[in-house]
Amino acid sequence: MKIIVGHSNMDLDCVGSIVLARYLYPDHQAVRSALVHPAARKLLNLYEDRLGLVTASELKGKALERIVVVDTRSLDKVTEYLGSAILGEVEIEVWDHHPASERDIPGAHLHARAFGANTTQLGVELMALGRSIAEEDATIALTGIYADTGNFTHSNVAREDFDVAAWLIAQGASLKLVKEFLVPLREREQMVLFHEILGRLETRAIHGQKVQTCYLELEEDSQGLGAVVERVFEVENCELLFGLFFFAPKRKMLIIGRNSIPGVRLDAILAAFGGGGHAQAAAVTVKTESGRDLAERLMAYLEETLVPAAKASDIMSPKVATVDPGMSLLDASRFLEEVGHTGAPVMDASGGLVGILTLRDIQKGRKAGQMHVPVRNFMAKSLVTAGPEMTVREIDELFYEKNIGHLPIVQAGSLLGIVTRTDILDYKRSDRERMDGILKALGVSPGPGGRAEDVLAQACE
Ligand SMILES: [Mn+2]
Repeated sequence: MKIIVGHSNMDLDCVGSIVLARYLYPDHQAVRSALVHPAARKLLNLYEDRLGLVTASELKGKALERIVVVDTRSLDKVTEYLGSAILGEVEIEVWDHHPASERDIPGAHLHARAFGANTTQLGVELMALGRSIAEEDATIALTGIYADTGNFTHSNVAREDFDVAAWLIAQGASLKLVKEFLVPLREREQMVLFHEILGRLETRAIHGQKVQTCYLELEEDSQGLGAVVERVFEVENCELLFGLFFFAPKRKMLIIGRNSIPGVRLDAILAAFGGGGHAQAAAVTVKTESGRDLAERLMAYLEETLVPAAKASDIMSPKVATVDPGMSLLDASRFLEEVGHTGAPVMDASGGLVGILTLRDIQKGRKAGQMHVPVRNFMAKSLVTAGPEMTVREIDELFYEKNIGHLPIVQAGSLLGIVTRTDILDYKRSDRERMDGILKALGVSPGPGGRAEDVLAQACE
């Protein structure tokens, strides 16, 4: 018997992957997991007949000759289907978008492009083959892509996620139904939890990184906690967020994490507690007598392992073009144009920082017809400066708070460099490249065609 399976506790991307896999492997029987993720229940109920999934127990006694695994590559997440099958005797093909780990299914033929959704990977294949699919299947697949990409906002979203989504629309997918299946915070219970988490959010800095947590004791595992944490993450614009849910009667804690800091791998952090997922989203359930103790252990682990936040000294331009306070506005304007800067610190003859002159100030002088007057008349004298240790996030906040675009970096009275809004934007833009680099280093092929290779090739030149 040949079968298609997803991970235990099937979610929407998993179901989407299975639906598309049926087109690639028409002689394979699709199997459902014993447990279905709450987010996927509504869709599965409606399409149960159409999908024709069999349960793992119906496989008992049947000899498996081939297994196609989607949306996971971990042995731990497919054990329920394996039954008496002996690894090594069964041919296994894997389609997964998660990073590699030590628990990967050994000897499998692996398709592992790290798109935002795994459904995308199978969609790319069907597109390349020029295949058509049924409208209902297009809707199911598109729901999977929306769910796993956080409506195309997660940082691992690739161009291909959009390509396949567009293709699915062309195949007749219904956005109205997709919206219906995504079940936002519609349920009262989730709204209540959402506000409770917001109210209890604690913020701390660990090695300069902003870490936010919310500890809640709940009677039972209410459905859709992941969606609630996701919403808090979006609304609060969090960098690293942990929802810590302790179920006292069951003596277990559910940790749901969300991360947007480049270079921080949430899956690796939670792997230390037995969990997994993605760099940006991961979760784990841990047996424990005390939820508070476990929360403390997680924070202690972060203290030891979290990479330090990027600082001013990491992103500043160290060679600073400065202007003289006695220089005319016209000369200063020509000078800035020449060096291609939008502003420069103003330094007096003794090397003291006395102000900052930006194009905005020059604009004022031009309007007033005062281009011949000295820089000191138009420069900003209430100077905002920072030390080299200030984190990128703090600088970003400072720019916003003080409405400035240039920040001289000063140490012991001497000018070390300058950080501009462009430096901050460049830093944020390079998140994606950095992620690709990390994935590549882990042996995972990058999202958009060959981008990590390009970055690495440049780095090697
Ligand atoms: Mn997935």
